[in-house]
Amino acid sequence: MVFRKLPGVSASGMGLRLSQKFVFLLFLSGLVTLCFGALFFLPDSVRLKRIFLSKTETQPVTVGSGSENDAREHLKRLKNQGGMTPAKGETSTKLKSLSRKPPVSYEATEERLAGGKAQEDLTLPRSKTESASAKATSSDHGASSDTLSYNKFKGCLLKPPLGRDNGKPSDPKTNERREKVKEMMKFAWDNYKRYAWGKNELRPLTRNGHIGNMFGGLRGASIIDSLDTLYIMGLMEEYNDAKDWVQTSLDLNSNGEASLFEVNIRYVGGLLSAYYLTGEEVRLIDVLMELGEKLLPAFNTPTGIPRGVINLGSGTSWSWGWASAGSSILAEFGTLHLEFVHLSELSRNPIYTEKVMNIRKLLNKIEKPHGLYPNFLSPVSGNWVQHHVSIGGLGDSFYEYLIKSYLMSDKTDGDAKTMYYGALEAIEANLVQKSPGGLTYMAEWRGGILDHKMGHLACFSGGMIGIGADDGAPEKRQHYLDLAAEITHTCHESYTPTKLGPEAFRFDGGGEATATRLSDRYYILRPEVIESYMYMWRLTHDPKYREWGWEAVEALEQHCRVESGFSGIRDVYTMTASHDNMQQSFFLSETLKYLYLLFSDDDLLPLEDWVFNTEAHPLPIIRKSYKHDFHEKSTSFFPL
Ligand code: DMJ
Repeated sequence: MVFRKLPGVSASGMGLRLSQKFVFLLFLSGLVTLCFGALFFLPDSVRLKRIFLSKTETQPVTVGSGSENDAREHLKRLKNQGGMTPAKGETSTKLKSLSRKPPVSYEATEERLAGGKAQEDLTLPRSKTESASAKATSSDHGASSDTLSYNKFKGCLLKPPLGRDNGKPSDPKTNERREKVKEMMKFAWDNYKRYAWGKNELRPLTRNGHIGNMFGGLRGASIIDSLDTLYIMGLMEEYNDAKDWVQTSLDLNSNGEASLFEVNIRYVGGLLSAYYLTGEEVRLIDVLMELGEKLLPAFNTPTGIPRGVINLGSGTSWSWGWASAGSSILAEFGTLHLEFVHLSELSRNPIYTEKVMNIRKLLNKIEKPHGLYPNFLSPVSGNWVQHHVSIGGLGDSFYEYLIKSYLMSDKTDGDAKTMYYGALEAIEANLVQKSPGGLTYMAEWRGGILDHKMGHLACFSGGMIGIGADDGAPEKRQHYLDLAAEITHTCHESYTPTKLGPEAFRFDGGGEATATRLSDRYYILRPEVIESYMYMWRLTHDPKYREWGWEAVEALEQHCRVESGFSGIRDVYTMTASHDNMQQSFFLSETLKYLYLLFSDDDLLPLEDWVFNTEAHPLPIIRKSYKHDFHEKSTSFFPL
C-alpha cells in the first residue's frame, strides 16, 4: 500500500518496474547480509550470537556415551521448565541460565523427590550486589547463608568444617608451628599479589608473573588455588581479595589450549571447594557451570575417553604431542571423577557423572596386564597403547581417585572400591619392592621389566594407602597401614641433605632413595611427601610426622624462601641453592595447606566429611541420604 503513494510506482500488482524491483531486492539482501554479518562482531556473550552461531559447529562428531549436545538439550529442557530467566542487566547464555538455578541442598532434593517439601527450599541466590556486600568477618570466615539449601547441605555434615576453634591445637609449640605456616602462606600470597596479580604464578626472583600454557589462556591459577587455603587459615582480607577477583576479573572467554586435567583439578576443584566451604555461590557457581560445559567436548571421542588437550573456545580437543600414538593419559582421564560428580550434584545435570562413569566402565572391562593399569590408552580404540605402569607421574592420581571416589560416595561406590583394592593388590604383587637397605618403594613397570625408580609424585601413595587401609579386607588393614608408613618413611629418607627431596630417586647402582641423575635433582615445591605426613599424622598420631613436617618447613625457609616469595630449587644435594624462579600454584593450594593441617587439630576439615582432590581442594562426602539418583529419578528431578 505504501508503494502506491510513491512517485513512479504503478498501481498494478506490486506496481514496481523491473529495475525498481531489482534495486529493492538488492537493498533487501544487502540489509540481511549486513545484519547477519554484524553478529560476528558481537561479544561472545550476546544471546543472539549464541543462537545463530552455535559452538557445536566446530565440534568433532560425537560417538561416545553422551555428548555436549546432551548438555545443551538438558539446558534447553531446564529453560523450558521455567525459572531460568536471566536476571536484569546480566548477559544471557544457555549456560548462565543453568547456573542461575540455585544450588539445592541434597536434603532439599531428597524431600522434593519424596514429594514432600515445597519450592521455597529452592531459594534463589541473592543478587550479585547483595552477596558481594555480605562482607566476610573474621569470626565466621565469611560464611554466608545465601541459600537455605546451602544451610541444609551444611546441616548434613557430621562436624563443622573448621572445627571448634578453627583447628587451633592446644599445644603451644604446635600452634607456633602452625602460625609459622600461616605466615609463609601470607608471604607467598602477598608477593604474588604485589608482582603477579591475575597471572597464573609468581616468578619470585624476577618479580613478575608467569602465564604458561597449561590453562588455555585462563588466568589467576594461584588465586583459584589459594581460595580455600586462605579461608581455612583465616586470612580473610586475602580471601576476600581472591574472591573479588573471581567475581570481577576471572574471564572464561579464552581461546587457548588447556590441559583438561589441570583445569579440572585446579580451577574446577578450587572453585568447588571455595563454594562448599563458604556458601558464597555468586559467580562461583556460574563459573563452575560454564567451565564444566567448556570441558565436555574433550569427551567427544569414539570411546568417550577424553583427550588431554582442549581448546576452551572452540571445543576442539586432541592428544598431547608427546603421548604415544595419540593416546590419553591414565592419570589425566582418571582424575576427573570427584569434581565431575560434584558438577552433576550442583547443576543437577547427570552428564558429568555419566562422562566419568563411562571412563570407569571402560577401565573396568578392559583386560589389564597382571591386573595393572598401563599409563597410555587410545581414546579411539579403547586399548592400551604401551605397557608402562607407574604410581608416580602419568598414573598416580588415577589410583587416588578410585579410593577417594569410594570415600566421597559415602562408601556406596562399590565399583571404585573393587577397582582400587584390585589395583593395589596388583601393585603390591608387581611393583612394591624392598631395597637392600630395607626401604620399601614402588618401582615402575615396563612390560614386565622393573625400573627401580620412584618419583616424588609417587610419594602421595603413603597417604593414599593409609586412608584406604580401614576399608580393606579385615586381615589386610594393619598390613596396609604398615605399608603406608613404610612408603612415607622411604620418601622421608629421600629428603636429604637439604631436607628437601629430588624429583625422582633410585634404588639401583648402589643408591638408596637417591637421585643418581643430575636431571632428577630438582625440587619444585611439590607437596606429595608432606601430604603423606599429614594423612599419616591423622591416622596414627605418631609425633614423628609432625617433626618431619617441621623439618620441611625449616628447609623451605632456608632454601626456597627468597626476597619476594618462594622458589623451587635446582639441586637438593647442594646447600647453596640455585633457584628456578617459580612459585608454583600448588605450593599455595597443597604444600602449605597440608603443612597447616598437619599442625592443626583433626577437626579442621575432618576426614569424616571431606576428601581432598589431587590439588588438595576439599570436597564434601556426598551422603547417601541426600545424594541425587540421576538414573532413576532424572525425570522428576527438575521443578516444573
Ligand atoms: C599437583 O598439581 C597435583 O597434586 C597433581 O596430582 C600432581 N602434581 C602436582 C603437584 O606436584
